Amino acid sequence: MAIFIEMAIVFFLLRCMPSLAASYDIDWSTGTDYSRWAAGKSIKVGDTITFHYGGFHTVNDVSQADYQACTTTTTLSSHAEGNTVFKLDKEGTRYFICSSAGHCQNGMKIAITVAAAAASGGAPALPSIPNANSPPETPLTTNEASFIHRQRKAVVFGIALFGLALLS
Ligand code: CU1
Repeated sequence: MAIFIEMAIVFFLLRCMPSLAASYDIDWSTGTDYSRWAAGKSIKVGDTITFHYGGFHTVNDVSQADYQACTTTTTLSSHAEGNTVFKLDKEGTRYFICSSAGHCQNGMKIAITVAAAAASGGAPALPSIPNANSPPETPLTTNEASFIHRQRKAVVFGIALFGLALLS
């Protein structure tokens, strides 16, 4: 019996761990076909990509139209420092090109599709404790909700650790 409880606790703890973000490196140069770079990769919100380059190359974070036309009319940000890290913080497709003359046309362009982050398998909701003095419920701000969620997670984690200590 104890082994099943122990396994359940270990499983629960694993479920509580946040999913790890991945980082991807891109050697940014002419003569590489980046059009299929993202194929087969499951890039998610929270992942990072790092462009490694030198010479006259740049990394311009651009719109889809600029990506397709190899123009920089709506550059969101432009970088030339040689190692540029982008944190992919939202779903959708990001477009990057090199702004040096002719480089984008020679393949220095990449579209990266970012999927939603994997469900983090958070702790199940604990029953709320009624409080006679509490005012009528108002919607929580995201910060408050997140704080309460973390608090509940910490309590559940503590109980799980205590249980594990008792069993071992
Ligand atoms: Cu370039």
